[in-house]
Amino acid sequence: MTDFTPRPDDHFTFGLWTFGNPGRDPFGEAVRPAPTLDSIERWLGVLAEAGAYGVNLHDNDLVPFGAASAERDRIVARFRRALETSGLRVPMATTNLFSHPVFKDGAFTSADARVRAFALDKCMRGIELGVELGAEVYVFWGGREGAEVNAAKDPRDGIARYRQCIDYLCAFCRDRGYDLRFALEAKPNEPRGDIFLPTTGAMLAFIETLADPAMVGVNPEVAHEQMAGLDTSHAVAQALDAGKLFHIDLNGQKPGRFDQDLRFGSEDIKGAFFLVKLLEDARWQGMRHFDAHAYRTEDERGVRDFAVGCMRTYNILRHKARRFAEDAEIQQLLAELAPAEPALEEAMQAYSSASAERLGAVACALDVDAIGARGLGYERLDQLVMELLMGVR
Ligand code: GLT
Ligand code: MN
Ligand code: MN
Repeated sequence: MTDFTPRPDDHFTFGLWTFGNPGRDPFGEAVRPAPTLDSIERWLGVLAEAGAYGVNLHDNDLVPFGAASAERDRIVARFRRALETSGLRVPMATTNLFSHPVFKDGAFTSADARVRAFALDKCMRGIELGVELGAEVYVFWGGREGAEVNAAKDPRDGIARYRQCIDYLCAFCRDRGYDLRFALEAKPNEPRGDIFLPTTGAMLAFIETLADPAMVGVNPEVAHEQMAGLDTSHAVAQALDAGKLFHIDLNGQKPGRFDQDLRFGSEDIKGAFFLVKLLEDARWQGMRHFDAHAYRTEDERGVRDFAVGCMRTYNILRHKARRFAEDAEIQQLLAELAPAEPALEEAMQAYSSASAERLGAVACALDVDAIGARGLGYERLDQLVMELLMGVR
């Protein structure tokens, strides 16, 4: 029997806001107690014992908004002691730029310079906190960076202001000598009617317009790409191809819903499988972070079940990805899809008038009707994958 027990070298991480989620929704009050320093400390022990590698946080998940610096230092010192006791790390940190009413019309994209200045200052303090805790990645999720009323702002101004703020913070890190990489997280809508730069693909294009694009990558989230009706593994593949996958938010989502942040793999198991397969095939070195929370029906024990479930599902799917690679029938079908054509491959390597001539000579002799009539066996291939996932193969 294969062992799917999570271990620290699997690099699983959870946000303080994920296991600490009290289950509030737009129609109902919290169903679990709000996190306190005591409960955070207890949870670090629970997660370490369950095999997690680390925890990530927003500034205000740990230090309350507006706390005086002595209070901040006291909280951080206690948290650091709890990290040492549990052995957990903090690989990623981020800023809450969405809860306080000051951010109701955006933080970086607000038309009001006072709001942008406050947001920048808050980020610099958040970055200091992240660096102090050992974070190597800093995430930006611009949940309020959008609009309901298009008359209120030209979206080009929003994007230009966003760029100015990210450039500013990159320069801050360089000035301080921080070895930190930024990861931008896209979401199409919610809480705003529409959010600027709504997909990972949009973020990737935006990054190339920054002053220091090398420092900035993306943090795709399963639920967010699905909300936009997209295939998450395709967005992640594009980020990998660009060398820009700096972080990832794993969770589950039903199509056509609000952002559900469900336990990883609890919905769309095939989509989750191909995402895990992609990350593992690419030998991606980043953290497997779960940005999800337990159902509102759960108590503390259910939250632990949720966390263990995320990690076990990832390990099971990683095992299935290995089985996929070793499955002779699946591999045979895949091989048949790409018949060996070394002369054509060579001719297509790079254009030259000579290679185009060689390519043309073969191309005009091809039996395109026969190629077009050939069945590709995808029904069988997909069914084999389904049977692998359903555990009968
Ligand atoms: C918030 C959001 C997430 C982001 C987090 C980081 S906060 O929970 O829904 O998708 O990743 O800011
Ligand atoms: Mn997220
Ligand atoms: Mn989400």
